[in-house]
Amino acid sequence: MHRKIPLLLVAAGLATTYVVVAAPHQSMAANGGNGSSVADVDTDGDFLPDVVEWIALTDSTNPDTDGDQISDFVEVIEGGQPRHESAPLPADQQMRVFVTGPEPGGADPRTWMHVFLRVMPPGGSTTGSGHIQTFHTWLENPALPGVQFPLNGFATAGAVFREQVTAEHGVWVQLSVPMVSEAVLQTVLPCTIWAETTVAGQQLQSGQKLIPVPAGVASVVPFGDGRYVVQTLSPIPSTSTLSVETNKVCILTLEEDTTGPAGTTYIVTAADCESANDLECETSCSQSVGWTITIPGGTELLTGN
Ligand SMILES: [Ca+2]
Ligand SMILES: [Ca+2]
Ligand SMILES: [Ca+2]
Repeated sequence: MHRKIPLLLVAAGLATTYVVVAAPHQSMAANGGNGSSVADVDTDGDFLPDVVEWIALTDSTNPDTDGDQISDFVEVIEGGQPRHESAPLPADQQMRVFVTGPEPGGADPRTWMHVFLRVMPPGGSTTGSGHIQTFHTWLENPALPGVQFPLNGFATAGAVFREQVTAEHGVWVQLSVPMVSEAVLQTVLPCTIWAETTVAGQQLQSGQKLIPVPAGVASVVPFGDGRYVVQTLSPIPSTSTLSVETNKVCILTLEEDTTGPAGTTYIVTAADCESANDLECETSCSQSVGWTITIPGGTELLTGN
């Protein structure tokens, strides 16, 4: 099933410049994509690409990681608890943004911005994007408060668009845009990649914070009990088995230190390596103890898992 994505997006109000000029790759699949990029590979068919499940800490081979009958997509996009059984939240319009790096050993070297939307169309409509009235993405650097850098300066060609209609949880929409190299992103860290949309009259906003750590560009996600999962966007050589590259994942305890123009600075006081999505958490995480990490806006604005 093919759509004229640029026209669709413009008609839907998604007239973000980079989407229009990027001659998006068209991908429409109800269960998985065509696999030509990491944004298309969805092994378990839960509408979250494998590369996003990595950063969201869900299982890319199980559509319901915690077995509570609520799909990973729904729990992730709601900012719910996809790793822990929880009561369902009321179905509503939702949006969530992720930035992902290459997979270890993967053929796609690009960094991607992914925007996921759940649209609850009024009147039982079976299309979601037609209810999207405005759409805007930008990058913010805390050193320049209030300045919104348009993301078209960071985007490249090859966007992926997918849409899937569900019986109970509305229409699911994925827009993934390949971005410039991680090296360029590194020059604007720490930063937050934001998306804002109006869906059926409701305004939604979601952001992904990216921070510099000694191992590269990293995302940070709450992991309960005052701990946070820090993972690098790009694979780095494992310190225990140098032949294996992995996106480094550590579960850190952060102690607030100071607050400055770039955000709140935390000292890493402890680092664990336990099962976080069966990821590559390893003993080298202990090397993170003593790091200082600056997070724009502080940890209270992070979205959990
Ligand atoms: Ca998936
Ligand atoms: Ca999954
Ligand atoms: Ca679940």
